[in-house]
Amino acid sequence: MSSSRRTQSERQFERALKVIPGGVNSPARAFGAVGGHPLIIDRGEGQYLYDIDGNRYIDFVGSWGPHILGHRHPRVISRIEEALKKGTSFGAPTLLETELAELVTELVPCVEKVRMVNSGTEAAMSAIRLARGFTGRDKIIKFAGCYHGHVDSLLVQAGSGALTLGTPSSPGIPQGCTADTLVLEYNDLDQLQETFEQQGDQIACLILEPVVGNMGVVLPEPGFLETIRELCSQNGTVFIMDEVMTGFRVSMGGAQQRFGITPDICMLGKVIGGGMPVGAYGGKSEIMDTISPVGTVYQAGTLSGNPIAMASGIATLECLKETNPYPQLEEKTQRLTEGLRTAAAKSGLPHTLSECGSMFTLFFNPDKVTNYTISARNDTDLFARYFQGMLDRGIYLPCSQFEANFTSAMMNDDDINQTIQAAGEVLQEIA
Ligand code: HOZ
Repeated sequence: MSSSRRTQSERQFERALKVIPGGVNSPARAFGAVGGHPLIIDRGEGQYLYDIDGNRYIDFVGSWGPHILGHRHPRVISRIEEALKKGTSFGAPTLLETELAELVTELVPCVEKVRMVNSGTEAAMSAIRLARGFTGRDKIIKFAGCYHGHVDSLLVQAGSGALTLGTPSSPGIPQGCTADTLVLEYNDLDQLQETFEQQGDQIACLILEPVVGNMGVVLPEPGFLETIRELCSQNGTVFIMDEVMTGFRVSMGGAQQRFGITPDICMLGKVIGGGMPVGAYGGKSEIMDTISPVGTVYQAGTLSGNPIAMASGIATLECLKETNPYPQLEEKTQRLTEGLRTAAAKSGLPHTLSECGSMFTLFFNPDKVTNYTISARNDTDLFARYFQGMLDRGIYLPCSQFEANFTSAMMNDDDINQTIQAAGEVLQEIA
């Protein structure tokens, strides 16, 4: 498929550019780092996306993570339809909110109580405020290359679109907002220990992605999460895991279950809403009860706990719980990543691949990527050519070297084989 078969998308994107900044409602989906124009999507079906030109793509974006069950899963759709018949929003409690909260507390190790919000960004903003309110301290630790949404105090050396588009910090954020943000290198134990030695009694919280998805997939080195847990406990610092990407993705109970390290608070998003706008933050009751109306830390939202979004989340989590797709999904992903490794090795291009469960990134980098400094050395020009070649062959990848690819439970052997075959061709072509 060549770009001449995407003419409707091109035309409609031109139209969008006139009325939407950059033609997109979130910069990560603009094709800024790979060239060309975004596809305008008509519909999704299982593991496939269809653009308005009628082209079909195997979808490794999955709406940036939510669609672990694929698009339009029948159980999710029917639960949404059922909820729709009763109304779209009440601004008052419903049974659905309690049902989803019960599922989350049952499935996610650290969560005793949970508050629903509308996005991962909102969850991050609220979790930070909560930790500061709970401890009475101001300083926070974040790690370079981790992205926690576009929260003012966290948009410092951030990953995802901020890294893709080369704006690791943003204008419009007063210096005061980030003055208390300490930015450390991911996986650097010495730096971590030193920081706690010097300022441990002033640090309200440490926030991190337990498996980073926003500088490409980067795994915690052995001992990293364990040391964080220990230092946070010793210093009375709230340990916040951002499981927006990893929650219900790298295992049913997220990365905290997979690695056996329990944070004090975690943030959730993406899979929890099954494709509807849901974010959440939850953890120990002792901390969560600091939030209004029980405590004095204020956080609110007209559409928080929206019934349609809750219905979608409930159906998704119930389906994951009943079918346990994780072992199969991981096996499928490993077959795919093995194929990609072999194809990349044959091409002779500098590469390394990292993966966790059904998340992976093929980096155009000769070194193992363990932090932001190494990830920043990825060959993004090579990635752009790889991306375009794959798109031409009907494979839809995240349009940045610094994002995670996601597989879905709907992908079959043919999809995996087709993707490996396409990657082999493209990598030879660009070598
Ligand atoms: N949070 C997503 C993963 N980096 C990107 C989605 C977006 O920013 O639009």
